[in-house]
Amino acid sequence: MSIRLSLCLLLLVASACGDDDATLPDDDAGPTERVDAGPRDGGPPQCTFPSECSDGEFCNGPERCDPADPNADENGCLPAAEPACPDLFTCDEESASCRSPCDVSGDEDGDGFNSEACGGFDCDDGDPDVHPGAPERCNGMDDDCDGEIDEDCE
Ligand SMILES: [Ca+2]
Ligand SMILES: [Ca+2]
Ligand SMILES: [Ca+2]
Ligand SMILES: [Ca+2]
Repeated sequence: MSIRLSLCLLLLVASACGDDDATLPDDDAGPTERVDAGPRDGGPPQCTFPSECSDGEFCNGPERCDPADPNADENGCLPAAEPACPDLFTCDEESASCRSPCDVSGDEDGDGFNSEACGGFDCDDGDPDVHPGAPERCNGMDDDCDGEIDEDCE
């Protein structure tokens, strides 16, 4: 009996003794007051990882987290330094991927043959009259892309 009583007294000091009041102390913590703490001094919600700064868009590049940067916003975030895709690449927001020029169009001159740079056989992808099988003309160029210039030309 005496042990139980002292236990209960101990509990009384720490919180409330009794099942009915068990939930009351949590309500007194006042969690809303902490959120309203002033910026900078009270520990505002500043970013820790760049992922916290993401605006959800892929093509405009990865946002950065650098609270020490004077240009950073109130969350310590900065816009991306570079777009997601390098020059000449096309960005596809839907699949969040970069596509090389060859993926977009490996046949720039539309003669039906992809450029050699894109793994095709068009030795001049800027001239639709030059491609494998084209008639070899006497023009100082390799029209049929066989590596020889003006062979058997007419
Ligand atoms: Ca072509
Ligand atoms: Ca061509
Ligand atoms: Ca030729
Ligand atoms: Ca030729």
